[in-house]
Amino acid sequence: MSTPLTIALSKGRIYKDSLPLLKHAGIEPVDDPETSRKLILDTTLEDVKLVIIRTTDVPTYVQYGAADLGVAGKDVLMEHGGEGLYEPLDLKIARCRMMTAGPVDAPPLRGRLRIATKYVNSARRYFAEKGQQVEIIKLYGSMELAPLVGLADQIVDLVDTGNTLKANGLVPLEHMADISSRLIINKAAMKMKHQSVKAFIDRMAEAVARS
Ligand code: PRT
Ligand code: MG
Repeated sequence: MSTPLTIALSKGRIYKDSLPLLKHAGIEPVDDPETSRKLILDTTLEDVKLVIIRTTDVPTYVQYGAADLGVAGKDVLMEHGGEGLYEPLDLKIARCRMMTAGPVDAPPLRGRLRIATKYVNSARRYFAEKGQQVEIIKLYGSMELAPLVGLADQIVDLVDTGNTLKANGLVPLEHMADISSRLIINKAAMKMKHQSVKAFIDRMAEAVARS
């Protein structure tokens, strides 16, 4: 590859699960982001760099072309809205479900349902489609706490094993969406760097098919 490519990734499960796919595309980071403080990582391909950023910032970097490509959860993309992005490939990693959840013994509802979540757009859309009036309270984490302290009746969160809900006396209620991570591409990069980007997508698709 001779065209420089920058790929945006977040630390944690997305990074970990992306590594084998990237490796198949011939890309191995030279540093480990979990131990290094570097935010731009060199890779075994001279022209390919990885930038390590917060999950919710990945679509923004790619939208504005600060990174040509990125890996982001569908949950994050649904909140971002997808402007300026192509989403050509489901990487089938970091899978989980977006769900509503509430207390095991929820008292009968008085008035409008209050929903605490960091996924305000997804929640708003979901309840609007059901024709249900809700009040949405934006939180940045620990959503499970909200029903326990009377901040909300229910939450919208990601569920994998269900252990986090269970540990907090909550039960999953409604399945809103299946979530997995997607490869996203800056629209201009898709045009200007078409050959390199297309080759990269093809290699990643091959890796997904084999995994
Ligand atoms: O956690 P941190 O604040 O550092 O950052 P982050 O939450 O943005 O990143 P990370 O690595 O936790 O999540 C990155 C992406 O992984 C998300 O955007 C999802 O697309 C995907 N993913 C897959 C998950 C989960 N599974 C998941 N289980 N993200 C979060 N969780 C959390 C969930 O929010 C809940 O707190 O895990 C808990 C539930 O897990 P169970 O197994 O107890 O049900
Ligand atoms: Mg997390």
